Amino acid sequence: MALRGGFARLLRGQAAPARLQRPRQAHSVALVGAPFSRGQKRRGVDHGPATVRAAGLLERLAGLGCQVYDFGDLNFTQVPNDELYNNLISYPRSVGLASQVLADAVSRAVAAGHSCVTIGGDHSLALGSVSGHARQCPHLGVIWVDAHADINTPLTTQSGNLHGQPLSFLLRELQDKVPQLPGFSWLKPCLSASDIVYIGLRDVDPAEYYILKNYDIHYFSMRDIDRLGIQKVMERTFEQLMRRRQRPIHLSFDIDAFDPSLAPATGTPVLGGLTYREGMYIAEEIHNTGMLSAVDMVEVNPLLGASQEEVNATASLAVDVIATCFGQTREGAHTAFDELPTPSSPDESDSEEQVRI
Ligand SMILES: [Mn+2]
Repeated sequence: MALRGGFARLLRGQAAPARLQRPRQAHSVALVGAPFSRGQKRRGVDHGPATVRAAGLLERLAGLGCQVYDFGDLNFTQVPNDELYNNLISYPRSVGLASQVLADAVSRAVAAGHSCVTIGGDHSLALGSVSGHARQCPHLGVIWVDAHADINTPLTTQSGNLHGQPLSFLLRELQDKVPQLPGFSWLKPCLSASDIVYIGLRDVDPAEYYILKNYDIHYFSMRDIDRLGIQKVMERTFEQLMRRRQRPIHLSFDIDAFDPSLAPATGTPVLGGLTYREGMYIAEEIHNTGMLSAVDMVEVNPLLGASQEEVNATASLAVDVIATCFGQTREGAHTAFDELPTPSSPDESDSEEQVRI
């Protein structure tokens, strides 16, 4: 299904006179569902794409004037006998294969000129989305919004879950510390430490902290947000990523970056997260750069909400972030309105009345 600008035109009502229509660049957005859950052990995160779609994602994007190309949900084949790697790492072949499939899809979408939105699924899928994006945009910068750093290596992880490790595979500097996993031979590291900025961290493992410090990776923890304010944090984020040149941005957004009171339906909630306003500000500022090229929205898990209300709140928060990335503003959607209607003169309405009689 492909929704185009028609919905937006519908909302706008009758077309304004041609001279008043301002030329504007409509976002062309590809939507890829990645119902993948093998990067962790809880059930339900594979229902994330359906849940976020049901919260009205397509309609919201179309209403903003985006051209939406829905690639549907990817099919991930089960890998039989996907045994633990090193007696610890769960489902390496499944994660490797699914990420490979996703990388191809994201690469195709970006090559076709779309901004690509990937709906997860767990965060291990960033292995695929970032790799596929980097195939087309080798100089991309990554903004990783998350409570967790997701940069354990297979040798430092405590849980064995690959959704806590994707960045270790993607970072060039870490490759002598990362073993070759079965199913991962296709994967080539595509990021340098200076290409990443984290926002929202508040649950970082000791080995992860070591990596952040020793490889000089930029991060803004919740404490930094308290200290600086979100406006300074975003300013410094772009200073780090765009200082030398403009570059495509990959936003990898884990819904658990938000406070659990706002986003309860997720696998690893941590107290003290982003407020709604901080989350929207992050997305608004990223939109304002004009450089957003791909978005991941991950870890929405409808089976972990205590009620339907909790699930709905979490999913609509995900939709708000994505819509804001593509132009929704808290100041009103200026794009949907070109001209105020003018009352017709009394003469005209009189004559119309007469015609009807
Ligand atoms: Mn994450």
